[in-house]
Amino acid sequence: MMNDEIPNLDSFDEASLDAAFAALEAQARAAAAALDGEAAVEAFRLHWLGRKQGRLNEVSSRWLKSAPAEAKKLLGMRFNALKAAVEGLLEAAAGSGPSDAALAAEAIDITLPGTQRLTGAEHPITRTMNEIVSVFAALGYSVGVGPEVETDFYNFECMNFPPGHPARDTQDTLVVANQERRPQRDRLLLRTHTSPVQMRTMESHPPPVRIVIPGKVHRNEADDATHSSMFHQVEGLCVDTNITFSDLKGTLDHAMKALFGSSVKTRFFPSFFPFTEPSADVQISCIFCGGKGCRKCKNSGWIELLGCGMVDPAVFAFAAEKQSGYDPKKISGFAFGMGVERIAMMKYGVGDIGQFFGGDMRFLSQFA
Ligand code: 2NL
Repeated sequence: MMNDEIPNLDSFDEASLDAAFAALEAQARAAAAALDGEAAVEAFRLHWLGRKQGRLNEVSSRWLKSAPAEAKKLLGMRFNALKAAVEGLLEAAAGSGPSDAALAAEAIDITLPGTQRLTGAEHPITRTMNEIVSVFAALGYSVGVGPEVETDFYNFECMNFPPGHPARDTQDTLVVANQERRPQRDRLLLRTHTSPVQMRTMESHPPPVRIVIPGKVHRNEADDATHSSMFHQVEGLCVDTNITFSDLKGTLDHAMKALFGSSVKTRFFPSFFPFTEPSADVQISCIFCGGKGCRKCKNSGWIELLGCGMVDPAVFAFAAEKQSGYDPKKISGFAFGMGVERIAMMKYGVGDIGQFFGGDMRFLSQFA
């Protein structure tokens, strides 16, 4: 049926036209009678009625155009009759559509209730982490993230924990296996804090910097009600000329008021971290009893929440190897770090850190 060209027509009298159109119609009928299946019907439609290469289009462009003026009307009538006949054949071949059985099989009962979708919600740890980050973003801090698998150099050495130093024992570490043939500084481990991202930030950006780094960290310790070997931190870093400990106190006092309510007070206790000097632990007035003393604050009226300090010059010296602007004689800065789980447990009254990671919907749906 394909590619049989429309012949040229040399005489345009009525008898010749009748014969020519009758021949075409006979061809169409024969083709239509042999049609089997949807694809064949579509091929038939294209072959005869196709807008560009269809036979009827061909008839129109060959015969109608070459016809003498007086024959055009008669030819047009025959053409329309043939077109109607082909369309009729097509309709008959397409049939009455899919069978009743086929329609019934794919029918849907629109009176049935739909599938109930649970309302999604931020995980309480994500929510708390975002809340902390927003408080610092509002102060003009940018937000950074970085790799969870780090090198010994970025996690420890540049943070002023030299190889073999006992301070490393305070962050018992999960290490990647089979790294022994590498130099110590290149060995891979799961970061124990997000500080490596801050060092990477200093190496790529000259001062001033104000940045917070939220993220997942790992330590090799036994799980209990308040400890998990996987947890989250938000660390912050502020470096500029003449940054002082009072900038640190003002910033963290504001942040704690923004997170726990404007009536909380803060106090700073001397502490130790390898990467800050001096270092401090920050306590807030007990949010459960307002400072009077209760079971939650062990009757002290205060709760310890985070660590901070002035960045140790030894840490700046590592940054200055790549960015000379971090010369500790020219700039100073403070840094702080807080555990997201600890803050979320306090805000939401959660007693067991494992609840955050157990995936129990009865627990999680309370945050939806
Ligand atoms: C804590 C204490 C802290 C830092 C983290 C830091 C980062 C750089 C330089 C100096 Cl790049 N310090 N981070 C400083 C003090 C404390 O975290 O108890 N976190 C849960």
